[in-house]
Amino acid sequence: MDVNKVINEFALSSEMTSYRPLGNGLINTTFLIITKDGNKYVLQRINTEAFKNVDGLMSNIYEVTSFLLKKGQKTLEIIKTKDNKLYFECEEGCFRVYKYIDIAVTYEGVSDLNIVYKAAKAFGELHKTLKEYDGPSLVETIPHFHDTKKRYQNFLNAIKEDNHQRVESCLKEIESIKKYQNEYSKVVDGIKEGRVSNAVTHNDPKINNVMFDKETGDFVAVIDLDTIMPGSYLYDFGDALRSLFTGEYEDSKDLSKINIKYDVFEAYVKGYLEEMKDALTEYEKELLSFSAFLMTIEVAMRFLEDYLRGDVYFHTEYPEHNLVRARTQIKLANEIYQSFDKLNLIVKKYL
Ligand code: GN1
Ligand code: MG
Repeated sequence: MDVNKVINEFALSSEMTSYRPLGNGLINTTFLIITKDGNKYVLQRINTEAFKNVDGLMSNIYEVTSFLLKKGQKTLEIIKTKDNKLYFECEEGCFRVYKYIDIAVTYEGVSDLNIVYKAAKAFGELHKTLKEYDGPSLVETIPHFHDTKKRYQNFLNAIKEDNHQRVESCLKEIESIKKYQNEYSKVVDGIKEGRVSNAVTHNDPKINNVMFDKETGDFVAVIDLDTIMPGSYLYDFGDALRSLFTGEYEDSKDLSKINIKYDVFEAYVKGYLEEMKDALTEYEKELLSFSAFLMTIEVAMRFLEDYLRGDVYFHTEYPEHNLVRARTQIKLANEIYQSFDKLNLIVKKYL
């Protein structure tokens, strides 16, 4: 792709002198851009297979980040195109630019409990602030994104179709996911019944989407705002923990490393509930530990579905990559499921 041509469309402070690939996202393609006057920007090619409605996506991000900035919270800042648009579209795709946050780093895994606690407080604060969001209603950038029940149907369809003859190679993993089928509607039904709030949430808060200050370890901002849209607090709570539990890598081949880290869980629960305790419904409080299980098994079925469909959604580096990812998530989901009593006791302590 012609980075020079694309970047020239955006209202940067001066011309680009160099660029390089950035980050480990599984969906979009990202570059760091450096300009003549020393400023840095992030250029992203938006994955339009995953995000069909780029107008809706970009206006969600624009509305939410404008709201957060107004409230004094640090967040991503969009750099518009020279003709004042939120993104640039050409034959090569859809592109957007953000200011690069130079003081911050992201981690694939975090074990420093103080950082976990700070991240949890930051998510709690984000949820609390977004409770007051009063802008235009947000578009569902990926419809039914965390509708686990629907995800499960898609997964069953991929098994039935078996277009890549891969079912045979993952029968055990398929069974592990089918085993929990009665659990998959709990949160979506809760939303329908009004027992779980329908809120503005991030929906993809895995730990490498959180920026921390390089020096102090303080939370700086959550990035990857493509799925900021209506959702449940439980999705963010569960997904953040899922990513904190998996150890350093989501695609580790050493399953013995994939375990619940109780001290991480406790630090996260403490930080999050300090901010959000009073805003959660009784049913949401009951489902906090469950949500870590649900988000973990949900991404397991998404990885496995993508494996069955020939790796069309997540970036992969080798043919079994999605299967390897599914295995770590199944192992973790099983562990969480078997440990609800212990996890719920920890939750109770902070309610
Ligand atoms: C994707 O783009 P990235 O890597 O931050 C995915 C998440 C998954 C995650 C698993 C829009 O996130 O839902 O949990 O991979 N995002 C989208 O690593 O599908
Ligand atoms: Mg990301």
